Amino acid sequence: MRTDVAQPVRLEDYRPTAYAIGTVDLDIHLAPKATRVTARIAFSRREETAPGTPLELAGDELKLVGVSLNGAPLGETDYEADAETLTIKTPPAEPFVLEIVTEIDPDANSKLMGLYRSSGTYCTQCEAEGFRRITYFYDRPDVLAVYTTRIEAEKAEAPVLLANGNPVEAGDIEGTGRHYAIWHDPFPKPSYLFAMVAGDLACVTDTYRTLISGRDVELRIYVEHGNETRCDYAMDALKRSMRWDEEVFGREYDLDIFMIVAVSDFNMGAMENKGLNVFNDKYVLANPETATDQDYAGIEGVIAHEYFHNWTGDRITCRDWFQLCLKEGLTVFRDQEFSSDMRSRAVKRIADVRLLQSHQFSEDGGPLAHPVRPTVYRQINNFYTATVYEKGAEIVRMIKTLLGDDGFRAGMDLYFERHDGEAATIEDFIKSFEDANKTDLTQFARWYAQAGTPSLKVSETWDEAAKSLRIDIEQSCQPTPGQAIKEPFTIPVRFGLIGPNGADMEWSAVTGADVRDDVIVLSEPNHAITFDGLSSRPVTSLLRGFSAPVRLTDDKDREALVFLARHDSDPFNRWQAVQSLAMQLLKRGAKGPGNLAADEIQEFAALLGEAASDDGFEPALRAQLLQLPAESDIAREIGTDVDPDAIASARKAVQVAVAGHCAEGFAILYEALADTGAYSPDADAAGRRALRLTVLEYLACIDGEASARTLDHYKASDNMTDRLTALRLLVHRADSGTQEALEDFETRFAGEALVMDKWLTVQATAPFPETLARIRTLTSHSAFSFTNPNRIRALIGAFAAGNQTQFNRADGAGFNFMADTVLTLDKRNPQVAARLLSAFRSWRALEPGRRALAEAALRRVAEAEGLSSDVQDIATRSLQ
Ligand code: B3K
Ligand code: ZN
Repeated sequence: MRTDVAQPVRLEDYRPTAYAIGTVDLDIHLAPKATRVTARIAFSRREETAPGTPLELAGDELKLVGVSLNGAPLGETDYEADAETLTIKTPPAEPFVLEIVTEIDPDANSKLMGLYRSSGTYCTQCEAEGFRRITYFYDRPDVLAVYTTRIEAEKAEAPVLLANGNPVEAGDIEGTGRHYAIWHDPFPKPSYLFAMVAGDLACVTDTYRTLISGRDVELRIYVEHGNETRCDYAMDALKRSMRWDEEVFGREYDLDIFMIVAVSDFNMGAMENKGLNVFNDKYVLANPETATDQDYAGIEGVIAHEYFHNWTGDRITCRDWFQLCLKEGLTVFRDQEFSSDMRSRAVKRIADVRLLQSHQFSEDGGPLAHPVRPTVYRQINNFYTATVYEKGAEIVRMIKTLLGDDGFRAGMDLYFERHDGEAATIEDFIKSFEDANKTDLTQFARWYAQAGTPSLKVSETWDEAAKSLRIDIEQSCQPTPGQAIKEPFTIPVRFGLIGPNGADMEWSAVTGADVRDDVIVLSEPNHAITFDGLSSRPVTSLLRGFSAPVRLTDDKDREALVFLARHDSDPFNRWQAVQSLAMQLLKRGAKGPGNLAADEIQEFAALLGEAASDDGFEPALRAQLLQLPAESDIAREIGTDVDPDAIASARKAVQVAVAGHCAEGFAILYEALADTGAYSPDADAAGRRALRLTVLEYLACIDGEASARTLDHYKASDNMTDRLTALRLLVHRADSGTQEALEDFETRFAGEALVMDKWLTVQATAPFPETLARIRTLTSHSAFSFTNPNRIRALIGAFAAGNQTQFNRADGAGFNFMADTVLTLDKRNPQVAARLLSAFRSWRALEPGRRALAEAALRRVAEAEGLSSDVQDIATRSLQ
């Protein structure tokens, strides 16, 4: 066994640093292989620190060139240094300035953490612990300082020099071919929000005038030359985000300038560095020929998310990394609300819940489960999870549901007022809502501490004589690693009672739980809730809008679900009813083809046919209603002894049956929705395309070989949404047009890296045994590169996450391929490797044969020599 595993970090061990930092002056002399960083850091001893207490700073793969204290060079006996730490043995009792000179090699930085080069552009990524790869520092979020950054570089190589804050000065260094720029950020910030960028970049500019004080803010988006015309949507989304945060949260932007830089090599989506957001170019660049409707929505959401961090993350940051959800969960909630206001609230909610269930519920149900605020970690990079982000957002949403719109806003206002300029905790956040609303959220706060998805078991009893309905609700929560027993949660259940005419019923008398307007607030393990004096037996609609991140099982029969699917005034629950019906069918189908009763399928197909052409619903919602649960969703609901091949067959059988039943109506709809106007990425137009493409998918499964409908669709496409869906349908059905379309796509978009990513993904997710060999071949294709995270995610990440039957192949070849890839990649980029490995998170739910093969692959990874702490951590926890 390995012995060099990372030591656990525990929340209970949190202590402030011995010294505080006032200012940081950085002087960065850029060179591709030897960049010299001079950091002048003003320290002062905290009152509670004994004079002479050593000063310990963190580094990572650093080369120290020299240290001086108050201008005098320190001798080797005054400090100890290696690549990971710098200790000043006896610092002065009075405030002092430490000057540290380090040398780093941006070109050799394949981890993409700290300062690195992406296509010739110098850029930084410091969250969570990347700043220590630039200089020795208190690289933790509770040490806030005011930064001034001077950057110097060859002018020809890097004409653009950027850092956080406002520009102060810039100029040429006579006779050297070099130039410099100085930036100053007046807002104290932790080191993880530091950023600098230098390169030969094009710039698109605009301005935004704030609503609150009428200040003009300069907006700049930097991209590689040639991409200037692809920034319009991102710029528009930025301006809308700035306005929305003023209107909805009363938050105004604070610097004179806001900059976004798009880079092509980036470990995640984007980064909220103060005043200088660095983005994966995937979330900036778009035009109709290259970006899908989904890409546009992604750009809008990520631009908003990073911008919103300016207040929830930057102005108020986290005390320690255990509090990550304080900024991430809250900011996801804010971006979800923004997108709901910009688009359709119902459709956005369904999309968000789909994501929550597919990523977070599966995480909660497996070995990587952890509380939204964990209490221990070995590698913080592995905690940027669906639980912290998506479940964290659900917790904020529940606070709003419980306190109402005004109570929520009052709590947020108090939070901003109290903690601006601070590094805060979840307790601070909760306390703001308690104090602003004079309420006690102690029990509610368990959502942060207890992992696992709570279950609600509901049963109903109707008393005809008394005209009363009794709803029994029992809550429980699955055991998770280290937490076998859970205390009951506070769970807001939004509900409605639907009368026989399909309209919501009025009710007056209720007992057995705290019921506020249309929300039942559960707090006990069991509630018996009785509604008296009803005119007739209602059909209950529970958990409207998915008011809590729980699993609800009730004793509703098919008839009641069909009734809800037809009549519920809550669009989310209509969708939920259709999903429940689909899931019942699919789960039974997965037990064997004989289990699919023809009359039941007919009934279900009829319901979908009705929904498809129901003009009372916007097309985007109809598209959502028509979409069957994904194979991975079905697997999650089955939960044990999962056979992915059986699931895929059952899903296909239901799809074909629905298509057969609805063929005529779908064909009419397909024609009727043909768009003749110019492409627009707006939500309405995207919704019509989504509906048309959803019916095309059904039609494609019954179109015979002679039909060229899908290939014709591909050929007629004038935008990427249509083109890519048609390509996927051809490739995933191995239709005769496959080769022609793949070659056409490749010819059209060769050299367009982000578009070729889609071409890679389509092939990697094809549900055929040949796919694995195809992927191996594609790793040598010029569109693929092992050094670029987007390419790796497009080909290999997509295979593991989106190809259930082939990743989980019965011969274990899918698992072994992933294990080999993770081990190779770990040497270059541990963060991306660890993320790929988390695709194994549901391995224990597989049937015994596959389970053993997955376990063997995981063990092979866990026991390999020289693993990064990132991969070691995921491998070990996956096996626990
Ligand atoms: N805060 C960054 C994520 C950083 C991930 C570091 N491993 C992006 C975001 O959530 O906005
Ligand atoms: Zn974020």
